[in-house]
Amino acid sequence: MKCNLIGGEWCAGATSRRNVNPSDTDDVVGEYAHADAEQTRTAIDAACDAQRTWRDSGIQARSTALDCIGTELLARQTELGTLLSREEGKILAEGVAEVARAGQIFKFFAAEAVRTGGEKLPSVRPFVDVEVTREPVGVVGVITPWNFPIAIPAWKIAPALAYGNSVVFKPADLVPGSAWALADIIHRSGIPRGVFNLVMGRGSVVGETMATSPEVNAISFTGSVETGQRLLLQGARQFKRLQLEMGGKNPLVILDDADLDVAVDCAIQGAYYSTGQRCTASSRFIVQKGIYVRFVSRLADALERLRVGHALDPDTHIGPVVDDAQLKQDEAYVGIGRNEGATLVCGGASLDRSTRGYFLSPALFADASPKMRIAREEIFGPVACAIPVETYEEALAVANDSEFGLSAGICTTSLKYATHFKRHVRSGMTMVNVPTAGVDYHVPFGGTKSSSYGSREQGTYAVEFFTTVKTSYTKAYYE
Ligand code: UN1
Repeated sequence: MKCNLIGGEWCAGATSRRNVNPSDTDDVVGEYAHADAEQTRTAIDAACDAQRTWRDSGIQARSTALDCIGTELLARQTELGTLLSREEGKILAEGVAEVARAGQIFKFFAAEAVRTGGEKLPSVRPFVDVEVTREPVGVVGVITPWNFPIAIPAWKIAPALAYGNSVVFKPADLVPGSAWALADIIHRSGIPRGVFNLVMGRGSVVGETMATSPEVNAISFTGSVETGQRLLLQGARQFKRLQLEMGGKNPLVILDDADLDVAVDCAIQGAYYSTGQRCTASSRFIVQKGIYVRFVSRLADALERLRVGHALDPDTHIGPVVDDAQLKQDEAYVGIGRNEGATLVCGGASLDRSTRGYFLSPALFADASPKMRIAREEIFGPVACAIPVETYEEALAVANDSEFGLSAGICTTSLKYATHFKRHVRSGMTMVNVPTAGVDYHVPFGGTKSSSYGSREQGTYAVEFFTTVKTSYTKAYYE
């Protein structure tokens, strides 16, 4: 059994959980520890004790440890990418690329650790100097989803450690394998005991204990809106710092003047790759009338050609859905779309393959209206809908008519519309002729409205969440 890492020791859980391959449910990836509340508290205490040592260890030690973690991730990208695809179901190329991305993120923050600056300013009072410096927040809880089993943990843990915080990490229950591998690498990187703790287990036990513990100063979370709201309410009692990345219902606008090949490529990559299981996935194609019929038929043709199958088969384009519950949810939305009167152009059927897995053919609805549930609610699967519109102005209004605002794309060859869209679409990230999903690791990530709460993740902007600002006044001499 793979154990939790608490205070530098590998500890068996109170119980354990089996990790199953969604491409082949007969393939058991392993047995992983499940912590109870008491073990979670022990991990929080260990993180608290270790925090001072880590913050005083100096930026070189922190940078060296992060660099070493990044190097190992990059060196083992094929092996760990295979593990990732086996437990999550994204195809091997995506699994390997995700591990490489995690490695790059650690390298990026290894450099950021030695770059953290401050400010020195004159005071409005004579003989006084003012300094503005950054300090670690303290103990940071990291709670991550199943859809990016190593990249999302990396982009929360790397800045947390770089800026001198200690970490209690709770990965998603469905994908403990990548989390355990990352924990093992971090453990061997030379960081002091207790600075990084892995606590696998249920959200209702481990997450809840972290959310209600006054010793956890901050939580960085990616997951559902419902859980995000719960963490926010619980955290409010202790004025906990929170960074929440939640849902999306990302629009991809396609104007009459778009390059059709580019539009179809953006639609496929953005909506269906990674089985559509990304909070940045395009799920609403908002298409101008003049290109609508051509777009829908070209996209449907391309979708029919995509091969759905075992994630580790090199011929597969789309792997399985992550588990039975998610498959049922996707299928339910296909039914909802039909009942609402949208036209199912292709896909939406569960598929039999030589192994037992959760395979679903990529689904495209046409003639959807902005008020339909399939156009408003996050499905989190390979299901998207096309909404016809008359004008650019209508397209923008439909794009903005959502409770979410994470990523928004437009395919156009018009500088005027591209520029207007970038300025007026209400989202944290906007894409012109590139897919809504699949972002760079060195620039800020996050959204508006119900998609995100708190300061941005990633890039140099991560410093805002993982540090607290101190203003010091010094009167060194008096004349
Ligand atoms: C990406 O699109 O490259 O949970 C990243 C998610 C996002 C990450 C998306 N937080 O899907």
